[in-house]
Amino acid sequence: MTDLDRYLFDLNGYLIIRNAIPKDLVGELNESLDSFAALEAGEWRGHVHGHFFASASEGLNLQQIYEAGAPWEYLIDNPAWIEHVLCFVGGQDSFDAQHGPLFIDENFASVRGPGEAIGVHSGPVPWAKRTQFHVHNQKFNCGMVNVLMALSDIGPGDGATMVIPASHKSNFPHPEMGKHHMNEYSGGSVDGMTGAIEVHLQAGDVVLFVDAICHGSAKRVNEGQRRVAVYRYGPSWGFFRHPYRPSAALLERLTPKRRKIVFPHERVISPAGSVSAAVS
Ligand SMILES: O=C(O)CCC(=O)C(=O)O
Repeated sequence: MTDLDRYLFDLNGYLIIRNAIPKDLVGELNESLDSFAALEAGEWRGHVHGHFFASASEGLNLQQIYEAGAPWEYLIDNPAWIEHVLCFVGGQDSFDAQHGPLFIDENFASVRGPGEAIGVHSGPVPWAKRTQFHVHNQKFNCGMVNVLMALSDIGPGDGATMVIPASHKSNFPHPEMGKHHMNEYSGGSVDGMTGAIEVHLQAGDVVLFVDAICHGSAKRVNEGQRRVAVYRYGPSWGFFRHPYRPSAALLERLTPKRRKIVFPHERVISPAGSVSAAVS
C-alpha cells in the first residue's frame, strides 16, 4: 500500500493491483469453478448457490463462493489487498472496528458468456449510505470496497468491468443515464457512456473500487467465458446483503482473522438455548 495507491484511489475511485493472486492459485480457483459448471440458478451445491441478480443476461453468480474450499478462503485476507481494504474502509482506530476490522457482506464468482453484461449502476446520486465514499481528515471511511478479481484474461470484447473514473465524487447524475437507464440492474449498458472506460485485467489482477463509483460492465462479444470473483468489504457493523449466512463448518475451519471478517460477532448460546451475538 503506497502513498500513490492512496492518492489514486481517492482521485479515481478505483485502483488496479496487478498479479494480486498467484498464478497457481488462479489455476486452483478455475478448477474449482469448473466443478460448478452444471450448477444452475436456484440450485445449491454444498453451501454455494447459483444466482442471478436481475436476469440471466447478467450471467450466473456463484454466491457464497468462500465456502468452496481453501483457495477461496485465502482470498478473504489476501495480503495483496487487505491493507488497501483496511485503509479504504477505514475506522480501524475507532468505535467502528470494535467487533473486528472488516466485514464481507457479499461474495460470489461470476461467469459470463457472449452477450452477457451487467448494466450501469451506482454513482453517488442518489446517495446511498451503504456504498458511500467518504474521506474525513485524510482518513477514508468507505461503506463498500469491492475487490473484483480477474480469473480469466479480460481485454477488449471480453466484457470488462467499466467505470467512470472520479464519478464517486460527482454531485449530479450522469446526463446520459436516462438514455441507458436509471435503476440498478435494469439492464442498460454502460458501453458508450461518455467518460466510461473499460478496466482490462490479466488473470490474477484485481480492481478495487468503491461501490459509489458509477460502474457496470461491457457486453461480452468474444467466445468463451469471463470469470471473476467479487468480495465486498465494509465495516464490521455492516450486515449481509442477501439472506445467505456462512456455514458452521466454514466458521469452524477459518483462521480467527478470517472468521472475524466473515462473521464479526461470535455466536453464543445462552443456557436457555437461544442464539445471540457474543458481547466482547
Ligand atoms: O461485473 C462487473 O464487471 C461489474 C461488477 C459490479 O457491478 C459490482 O460488483 O458491483
